[in-house]
Amino acid sequence: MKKIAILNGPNLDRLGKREPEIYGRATLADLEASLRTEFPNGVELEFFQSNHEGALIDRIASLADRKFDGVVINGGAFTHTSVALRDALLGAHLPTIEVHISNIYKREEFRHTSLTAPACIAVITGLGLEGYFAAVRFLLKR
Ligand code: CA2
Repeated sequence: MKKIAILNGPNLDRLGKREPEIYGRATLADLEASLRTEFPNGVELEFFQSNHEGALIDRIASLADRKFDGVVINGGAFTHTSVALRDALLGAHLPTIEVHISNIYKREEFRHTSLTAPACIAVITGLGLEGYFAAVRFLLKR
């Protein structure tokens, strides 16, 4: 059984509750339910969201210790700021896909830089929640 983690960073617990024009109307709980429905067999999905950088870093280390097969991460705004999150991903040596719901390149310039992307296999940005599904599918196939 493969084990894949879906990590969400700061403010993504507000998904579906604010700014629906950017992030849509589905909540994080809706996303989790849809992913579990889409991938019912052969994979254990673990979901984790935190507004705290250290909690995300601790979780990444734990995923490495527990020998996860892949990680899907939407680091939220930490994507653009966190050397520590990048170091955690690099240190974990886990196949990781970075996902952004919005197209970060169509937004403010400070969102155009991802410090975490170089620690990932690929980045999916602007596909809405579909990006998470594509990322899990890819990690299961490789
Ligand atoms: O497009 C994405 O997925 C982002 O990672 C979302 C982050 C943003 O800082 C990144 O630049 C791009 C923001 C997450 C905030 O999510 C909210 C969702 C609903 C309501 C309010 C915030």
